[in-house]
Amino acid sequence: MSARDGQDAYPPVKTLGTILAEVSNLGYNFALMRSVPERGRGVIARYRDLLPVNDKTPIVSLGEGDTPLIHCPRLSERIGRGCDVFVKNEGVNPTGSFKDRGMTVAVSKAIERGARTLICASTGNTSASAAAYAARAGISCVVILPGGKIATGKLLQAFAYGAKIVAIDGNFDDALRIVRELGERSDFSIVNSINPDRIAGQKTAAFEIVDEIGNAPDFHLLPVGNAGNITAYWAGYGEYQARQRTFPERQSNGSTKVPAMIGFQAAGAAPIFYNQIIQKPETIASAIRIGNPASWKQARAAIAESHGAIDIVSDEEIIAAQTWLARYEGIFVEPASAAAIAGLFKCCDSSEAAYSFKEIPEQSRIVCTVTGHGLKDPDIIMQRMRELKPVPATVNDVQRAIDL
Ligand code: AN7
Repeated sequence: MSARDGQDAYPPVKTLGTILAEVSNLGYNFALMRSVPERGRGVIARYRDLLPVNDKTPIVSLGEGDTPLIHCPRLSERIGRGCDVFVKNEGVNPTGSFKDRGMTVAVSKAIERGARTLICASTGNTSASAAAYAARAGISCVVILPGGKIATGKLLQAFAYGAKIVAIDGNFDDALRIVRELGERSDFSIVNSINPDRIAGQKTAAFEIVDEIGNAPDFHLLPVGNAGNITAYWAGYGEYQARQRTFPERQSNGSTKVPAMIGFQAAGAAPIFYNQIIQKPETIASAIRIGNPASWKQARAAIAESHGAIDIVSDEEIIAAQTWLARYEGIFVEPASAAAIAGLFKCCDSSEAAYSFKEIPEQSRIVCTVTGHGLKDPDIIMQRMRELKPVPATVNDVQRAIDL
């Protein structure tokens, strides 16, 4: 049998033209897009039974979730006591942030209800995610953004995915207020985390962590902005506890295990920490520049029920942690995400920490969620790149420049 005969055993390869023709004949055939129920194919495929979807829900997915839970030896060393620190790297989701987990569920449900236009307010990542999933579903997307305060990469994404972009003279809280009102219009479907389908999808990050370590961690650290994510993680851990997928370890009262939730806000945008609305929130971590979080009460409940804490980190600490994580663990995250790492350092080192790690049980397991990719917000690092000047193209000059 010749090689050619062997090739003939496979079905003919479809050209892009044939595929497009088929799709346009069918309209959007979501059955074609449905993923098989296994890892790496999207959070609905993997956790269908735990999500608010049914056989009639058209699944809009870009293969989100199943993100790496990275063991970090140098971060673990900072804590000592035989503790293990893991970083859940949500920056490797399809649009580079954790928002994709909730968006696949929110957009799938919106399509099921017949939505034609998505709308959201955003500090950047929600808009990038909403725009991508709207494009995938073949519907339109309107994003309302605080003018001049969106990280370059995120704004670029919204343009690339073809969203209708409106920048306002105001902050995220103003944008969300406007979106809540516009959401009353029957043709708009809100995909901010005030939409419960978003929270449902985001819970899958907690499921993945438990499925991977075989139990809930002892501590979970994450940045807090609009407080949807801390709400979702806590709901996810609670759900796994109720289903007895987490187990008692040290807790002597026989209850199954959930982690202490420790949230970090930027010092200039810390309404939950200060227990008051911040009219003019300011931080270099533009993703969490939020003064009146929508899920404030739920975040408070998560912190209280889990015996966790809410704390603040300064912009300097955020930038230092971003640099440290890239240089010493090889994980490049955006500033808002680095708040979780700055927070971990504060728990280790500072006498002012809301939660001190100095006395935590030996061999504790700590998970830090880093929420968005470093490439989304290149502006700060770009300044450092100005130092780079070309040298003559000779081995000697290059060797001198390497200076090692
Ligand atoms: C990288 O995109 O609110 O506490 O509009 O992009 O669930 O709000 C983004 C928030 C943390 C905070 N890290 O999460 C938006 C938006 C990153 C973020 C948060 C955001 P929440």
